[in-house]
Amino acid sequence: MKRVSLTQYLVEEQRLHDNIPAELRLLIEVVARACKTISHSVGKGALGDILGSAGSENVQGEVQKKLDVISNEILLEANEWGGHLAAMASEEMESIHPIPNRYPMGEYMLLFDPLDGSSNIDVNVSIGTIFSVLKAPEGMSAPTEADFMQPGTQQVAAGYAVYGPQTMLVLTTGNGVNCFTLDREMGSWVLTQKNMQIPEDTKEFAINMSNQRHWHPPVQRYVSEMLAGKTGPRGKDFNMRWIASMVADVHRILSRGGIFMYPADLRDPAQPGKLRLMYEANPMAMIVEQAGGAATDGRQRILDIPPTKLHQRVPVFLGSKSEVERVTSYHAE
Ligand code: AHM
Ligand code: MG
Repeated sequence: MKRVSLTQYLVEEQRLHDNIPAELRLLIEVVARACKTISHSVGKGALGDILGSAGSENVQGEVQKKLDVISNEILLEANEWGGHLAAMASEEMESIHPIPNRYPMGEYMLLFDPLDGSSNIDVNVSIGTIFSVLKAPEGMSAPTEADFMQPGTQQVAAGYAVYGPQTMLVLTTGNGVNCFTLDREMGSWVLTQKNMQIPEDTKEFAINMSNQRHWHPPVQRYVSEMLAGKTGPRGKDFNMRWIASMVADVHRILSRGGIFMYPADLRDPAQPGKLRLMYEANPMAMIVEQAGGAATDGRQRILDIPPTKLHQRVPVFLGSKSEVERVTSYHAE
């Protein structure tokens, strides 16, 4: 079998579709390299002093794990000096991180959730990194938070790495979704799945059921109809999975279909859902749509939401098209 590396794939994509300029290619390769470093740390576990709490809190008041902080540092350091970026923003940092003056400024902006699935770090369950790439607005000199307030449709690339039994990188530059597996001996990313497609129909759903009593009526109805199984209104049995790492749940859905939900609920109207628009919902929505699936907040397409703040949260319904359309239609009734 001829092995295609990430570099070769990106060069050939550029030749064929002219959608990956050199600076964007550098950016993707640098992020992929950083993910390799994170994967290496993850693999060391207790032997690498990466487990446990960092003893700090992030801007959303969540306790940071050591690996959250380490992964954030790895991504910042890797991406600062190459000249491909104007600024970065991270789930783990309160404000944006402009590229320091000592380095040249590029035309892209990178957003990331450095370590997704933090509650799974210490129990050896799959975790990941999610990233999104935007273009800096024309004529921008000193980047501000406002420059990041672009809807998901403006993303020029999005991807995630999943650190599981295998380390994989799933990437889109707006022309389908491809998956690369890390060859740990060679240290290279090898294209292992081309043009991933999410089956339109599914019998599998993912939601944190322990929040059921707080859900809004459309979600109550949608899930209870699935739970009713063969003799219920849906006329078929469903299966449930919840890994509590969005990357791992989304990766399963890209591989065999399914619907993933993190809805808003009745608890705190000021906090609609748990997941963040800019670091989680937007990049995953782009990937899912590029793979033939759908992604909404229950009412509208996630990619169309105009962001109002960096750490904004949104309800998320994504995956197999027919199921996302159904739960979205229940919200409209
Ligand atoms: P994190 O970015 O702090 O790790 O939080 C996001 C994670 C998602 O990966 C996952 O889908 C969700 O939180 C799990 O939440 P819960 O603990 O409510 O099941
Ligand atoms: Mg996350």
